Amino acid sequence: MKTRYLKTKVIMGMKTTLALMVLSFSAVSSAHDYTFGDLAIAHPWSKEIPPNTSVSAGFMAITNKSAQNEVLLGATSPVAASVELHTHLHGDDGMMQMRPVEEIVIPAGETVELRPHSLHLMLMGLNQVTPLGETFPVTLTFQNAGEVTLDLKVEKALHH
Ligand SMILES: [Cu+2]
Repeated sequence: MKTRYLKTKVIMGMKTTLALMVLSFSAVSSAHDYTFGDLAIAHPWSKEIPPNTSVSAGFMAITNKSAQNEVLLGATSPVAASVELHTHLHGDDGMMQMRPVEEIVIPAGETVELRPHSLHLMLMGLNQVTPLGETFPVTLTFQNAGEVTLDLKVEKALHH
């Protein structure tokens, strides 16, 4: 009788552990994805950079679930003097070059990816370099959704 009681307790303990693991996994993924009304922003991240670097780039996938086009108008961050919207284009010499863009349109029902060698946020005049695995805040200004603030996680570029 006593043995049986112990077994039950062990199994219950395992179930609790499993439940906690599931909970912590979902907490991790939701911490990295955001929903602001009709906007869903997935995996906001920034590349790991060496200390004393003055510029960095930010990436994420922005989904517009509304029936109207959304427009990203600009961004700010407390870690940077300014944040520009950039794209990569082929220059006259055939090399890829970064160019500022006025705005980034997220068409109704579509996802626009900010990713390396494509559209991205350019953080200029960094006042601090965020270490690998840590986050820093960025505020995005959208035409319809207004200002939204999210955390970009610093990751190794190799993962992308
Ligand atoms: Cu850039």
